[in-house]
Amino acid sequence: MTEQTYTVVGMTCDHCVMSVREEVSEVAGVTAVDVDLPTGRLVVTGEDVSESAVHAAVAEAGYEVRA
Ligand SMILES: [Cu+2]
Repeated sequence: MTEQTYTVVGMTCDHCVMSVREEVSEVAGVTAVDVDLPTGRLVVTGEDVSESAVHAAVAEAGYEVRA
């Protein structure tokens, strides 16, 4: 089990957080998703989670991962 940390840009409310949480939860191997709204911090826990899949999931939710 590993933990990856990302910074998501553009989230403004709890609905944004929920969208990101939902999309990222669907990425293969993900077991837990934690999103902190004020800082945009996204912590993804799981097994062999693809970073590019997480980026794509965040984009699917309508936001962007800061490179
Ligand atoms: Cu929002």
